[in-house]
Amino acid sequence: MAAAYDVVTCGEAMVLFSPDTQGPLRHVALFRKYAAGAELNLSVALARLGLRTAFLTRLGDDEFGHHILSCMRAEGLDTSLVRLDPTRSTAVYFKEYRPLGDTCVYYYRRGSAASALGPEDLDPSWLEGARLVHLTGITPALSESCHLLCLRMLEAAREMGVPVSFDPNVRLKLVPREEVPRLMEPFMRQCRLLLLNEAELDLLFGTTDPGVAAPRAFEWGVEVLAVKRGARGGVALTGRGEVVSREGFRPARVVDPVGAGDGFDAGFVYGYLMGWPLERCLNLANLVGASATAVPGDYEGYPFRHEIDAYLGPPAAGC
Ligand code: KDG
Repeated sequence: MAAAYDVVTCGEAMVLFSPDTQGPLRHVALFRKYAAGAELNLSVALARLGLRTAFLTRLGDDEFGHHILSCMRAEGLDTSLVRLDPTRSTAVYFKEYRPLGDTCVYYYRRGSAASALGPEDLDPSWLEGARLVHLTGITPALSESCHLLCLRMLEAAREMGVPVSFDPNVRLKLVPREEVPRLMEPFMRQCRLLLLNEAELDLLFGTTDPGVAAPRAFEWGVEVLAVKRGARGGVALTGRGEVVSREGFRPARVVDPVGAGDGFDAGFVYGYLMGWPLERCLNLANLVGASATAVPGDYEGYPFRHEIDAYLGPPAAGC
């Protein structure tokens, strides 16, 4: 029987330790524990908006793996594509709040359970009836077998006619800058939605101007290029010549921006799947992204479906 997920994704979920105080980690005494990871964050955001997302991953069969599983269940996520590996550990990452700069992250993920994911983990029948496959550039950067899994997912999506959204999510701690374009290209060439920030646009297209980058993306077959501009919001361009930009939402307080990009993706993807106009897709993307910045975890701040109309206004008839 078809699984009928709305969105299928794969990647690594990690335990996140977020410090209670600012400054170098050597001086931090207390941390709070969360679950995080780009594709997990997106899955949570989509679940809160009401979509059924399949998150394919492996966790260590250890206390941290069970913590992530219970967080997934608490968010109403389907956990049937999660495998527990008794021979490898669940990955961990730490945030560091720098008084004078951006939040810094430290990974402890090499050789983790998720890094052993491979093409054999994918059953293409999970894509039957799916409305979208979402991939990020983090997973192919984890290991060669993860890279092959993502390529297999891409191939299965093509064979089954499922559109793909892709966020390069460039992590220079995982992949050297000069290797980024080669790693990302197959995914950028096959996605329908390409979601990325200005730094990634520059790295992958050699320009921070979305209007200059877009024709190349459209030649590959990208339908919508959405560029995240942090607190300044985002801009979306389509091969039909539409260009729409929207200002960012301002949360009452900003703790840390990690998780905002995944929230933006989820908001945009949700609007796209609902057939909303670009403007409303961007408004929701900005809203979900901004809501991540008010909390120390990655995804706790994401809004629920019943909250969003208060900010966006009710959808126009037909949306
Ligand atoms: O986008 C948020 C992610 O960066 C964070 O959850 C950790 O998945 C992560 C990564 O690989 O950086």
